[in-house]
Amino acid sequence: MLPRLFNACLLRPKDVPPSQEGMTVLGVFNPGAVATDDGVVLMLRVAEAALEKRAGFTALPRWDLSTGRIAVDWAPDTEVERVDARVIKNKKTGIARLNFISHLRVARSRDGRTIDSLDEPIFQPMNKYEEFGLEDPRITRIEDKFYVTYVAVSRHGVATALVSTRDFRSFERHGIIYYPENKDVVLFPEKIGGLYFALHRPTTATPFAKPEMWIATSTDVTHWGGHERFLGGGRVWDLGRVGAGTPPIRTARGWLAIYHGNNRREGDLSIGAYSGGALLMDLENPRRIVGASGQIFRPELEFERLGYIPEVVFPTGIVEQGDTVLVYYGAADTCSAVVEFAVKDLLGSILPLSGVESATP
Ligand code: MAN
Repeated sequence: MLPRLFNACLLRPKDVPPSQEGMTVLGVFNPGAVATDDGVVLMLRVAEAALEKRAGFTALPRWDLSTGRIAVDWAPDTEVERVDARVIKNKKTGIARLNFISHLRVARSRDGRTIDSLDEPIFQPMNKYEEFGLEDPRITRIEDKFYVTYVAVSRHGVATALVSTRDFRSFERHGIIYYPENKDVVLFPEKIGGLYFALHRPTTATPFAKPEMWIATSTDVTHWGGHERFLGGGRVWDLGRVGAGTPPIRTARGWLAIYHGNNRREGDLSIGAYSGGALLMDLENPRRIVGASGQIFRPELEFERLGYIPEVVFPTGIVEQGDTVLVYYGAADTCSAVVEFAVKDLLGSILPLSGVESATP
């Protein structure tokens, strides 16, 4: 594991008031992060559940477009089965629902290491693709705008949407950019060879493959093509699935990004542990993987090991600070935290991976 030069839990559920009466905050986690002229801005996923309990029923919150509020459906326990701590499945239809709903909130931090302020819940679901919530924002500055990708969950599946903003107060919505099932979309901060690049993670229910990272290009940040399979897991720590974590940053040796891996083996009843690894891509051709690190960051502290989903560190944001980077991550699907790594340690951890294939050699 890499040395953690600085490490702090930034926000816990008790620090965040619920978005409306009758809800309770389960988690404030998976923070997108970006450096602005006024310090670091974070966009956090706030997951809320219904406060009310009804014996024999499971509460399934959803966004009601007609009222602009969260409504709760009550499913008789006899009709549903629990898939894991967060997912419930209707026994007859096989269709899943979440037992919480998430929205996004903005937090501001001058030094990137403590939170100064938390905005109102300004970013709520807005359309039929967001009925079951907004999740896991990733922020990239491209020229003079901040682009935020986030997961839009609904009865139509798990898709990725894009918005842009200059001030994190008003947002321009660009709609769905990756249709279901697709999440963990991160944008590169500049055009490379005349094209924008993104890493994304189709999560097909195909029996042929585990969820893997893909790479794609665009001329306008909203329409994506040139899709190629990029990086899969397969080692002990990332056997179950891999997905992009932080957006890539430019270093002298290549584009550096932190990604996540999950170690769930086939047949495991638990969700498995989530850890972080580093990935280096060619500066001129990011489709070429220079190397990867293996597991450099795993759940070790109490707030990473215990929570709504135990044993999770889930990197989602990165801010450069000279020779070091601040990596923002979700811990145990409960808290938002920050860890500082030396860039030389991250680059030093990169090995040419035998068995890790580039999309285009
Ligand atoms: C998975 C997990 C959850 C998430 C749903 C929908 O079950 O990643 O955290 O809420 O997918 O995106």
